[in-house]
Amino acid sequence: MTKVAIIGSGPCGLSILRAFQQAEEKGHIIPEIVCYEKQKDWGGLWNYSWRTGSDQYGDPVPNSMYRYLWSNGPKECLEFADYSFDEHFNQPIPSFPPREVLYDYILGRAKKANIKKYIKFNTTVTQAKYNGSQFEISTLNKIDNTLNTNNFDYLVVASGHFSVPYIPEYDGMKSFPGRILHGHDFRDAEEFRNKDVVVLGSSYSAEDISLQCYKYGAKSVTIGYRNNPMGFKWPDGMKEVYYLDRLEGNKAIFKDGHEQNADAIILCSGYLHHFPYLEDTLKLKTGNRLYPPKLYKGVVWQDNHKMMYLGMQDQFHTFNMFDCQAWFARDVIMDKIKMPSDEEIEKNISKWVSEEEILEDPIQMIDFQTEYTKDLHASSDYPKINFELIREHFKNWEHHKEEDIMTYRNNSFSSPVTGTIAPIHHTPWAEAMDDSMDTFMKSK
Ligand code: NA7
Repeated sequence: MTKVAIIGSGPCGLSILRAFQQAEEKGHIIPEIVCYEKQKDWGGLWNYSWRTGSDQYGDPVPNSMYRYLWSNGPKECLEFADYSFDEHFNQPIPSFPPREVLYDYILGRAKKANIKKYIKFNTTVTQAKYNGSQFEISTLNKIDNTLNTNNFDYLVVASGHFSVPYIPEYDGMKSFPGRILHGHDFRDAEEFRNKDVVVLGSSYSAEDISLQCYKYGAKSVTIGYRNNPMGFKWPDGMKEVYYLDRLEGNKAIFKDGHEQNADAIILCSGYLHHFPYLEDTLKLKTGNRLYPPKLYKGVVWQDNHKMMYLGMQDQFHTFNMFDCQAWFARDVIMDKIKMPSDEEIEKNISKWVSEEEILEDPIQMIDFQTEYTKDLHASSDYPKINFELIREHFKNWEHHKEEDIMTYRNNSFSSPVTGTIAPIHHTPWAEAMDDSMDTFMKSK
C-alpha cells in the first residue's frame, strides 16, 4: 500500500488529513498515512504557548502567537467550505474573532473528521532523504528519546514558515540598556505599558504588535520601516519613520534623522523558510512571497513529484487556500490528477512567478492569489465556496484599514459558504481588552 508522511499538524497538515478522510468517507481506498508533530498537541501556530526560547526538551519553541491576538482579516475569508462557522458555533459570530475562537473552529473540523489517530505527537522529524524510490524519514520521540527511520512513497511538508524568526542586527544593539526581542517571542503587550517602544518592520506583525502595544498603554510606539511605510493613519502616540540607522545608549536613531528614546525594540522583521531536516535537493529556498518558485500549482516540488509543500506562500487567503492545496496534493498522490510534462510544469511555474513579480499593490496581490486559489479549486472536489465574494471582502477589508486602522475590525462580512451576515461585536476592538472565547461569544 502507498505510504504518505505528513510533517506538521497545523492548519495545513490538518487540511490534508481531512482531505484524505473525506475521500475515505466517499468510499475511496486511501493510502497509509502518518503525520509527525513535534508539539504535544495539534493546531500549529494557533496552539498558543506561553513559552519562548526552548521547550522542556531543549528544542526551539515554534509558537509565534501572543495574548490578545485577534484575527487581522475577516473570518469569512478563511472559512472552510466543508465546515462552516454556522455549523461549528450554531450561531452567527462577528467577523474578527480572537485566536482562541479560531483555534476552536480549526479543531472542530478535525475532531468531527476523527483524524487525530493519524498524528504522532512529540515526534520531531530529524532527517528526510530521497533514496531514488522512497523517502527515508528519521524521527525522534521527544518523550522517550527513541529514534526511528521509516520509508514512505510520498512526503508532504506542512511544517509552516512563521516559526523561525529572521533577526537582523543593528549597531548599538550590544550596549542597548532595554529589551530587544523578535515578534516571535512577543507574548503580552501589558509588558510594555508606559514604555517607549520601537517596532521594526512594515508588515502584519509590525502593524499588529504596534497596535497591541498602543492599545495596552505603551507611552509611545515608533515604527521603523525599511522600504515602504504601511502608511495608515496612526492614532496620537504612534508614528512611522524611515529605517533604523543605529542605537546609541537607549536612543534609536533613524536614517531620516528622527531620534527616539526607547525602552524596548521589537523586531518584526519576518521569518525564515527553514527546513533543517530536509536534504538540500528537496529544500524549498525562498523569501516570503505569493508564488515561491519550483512549486507546481504552488504545491508539487518541481524536482520530485512525490513531494508536496503546503502553505508556503505569503498569504491573503489562508485556510481554504490550504484546503485547495491539500485536496490537490491528495489527488496527485491518489493518481486522480496526472502531472503534465516537465516543459508544461516549467511553463506554468514561470507564468505565475513572472506575474507575481510585477504586482504593484495589495489589490493586485489579492486578485493574483484569488486567481491562483480558484485555479486550484477547479481541479478537485473541494466543496463549493464563493471565492469571488472572498475577493471582494479582502478588497473592502483593505479599504477599511486605510480608512481607520483602529476600527477596521469592527466591520461585518458575509459568509462565502452559507451567506450568513456576521453580527457586529458587542465591544469595539480598541476597547475589547478580554480576548477569551467566553466573553467573545456573549451577545452583550
Ligand atoms: P512578513 O510579512 O514576512 O514581513 C517581514 C517584514 O520585515 C517586512 O515588512 C520587511 O520589510 C521587514 N524587515 C525585514 N528585514 C528588516 C530589517 N532588517 N529592518 C527592518 N525591517 C525589516 O512577516 P510578518 O511577521 O510581518 O508577518 C508574518 C505573518 O504573520 C503574516 O502573513 C500574517 O498572517 C501574520 P521590507 O518590506 O522587506 O522592507
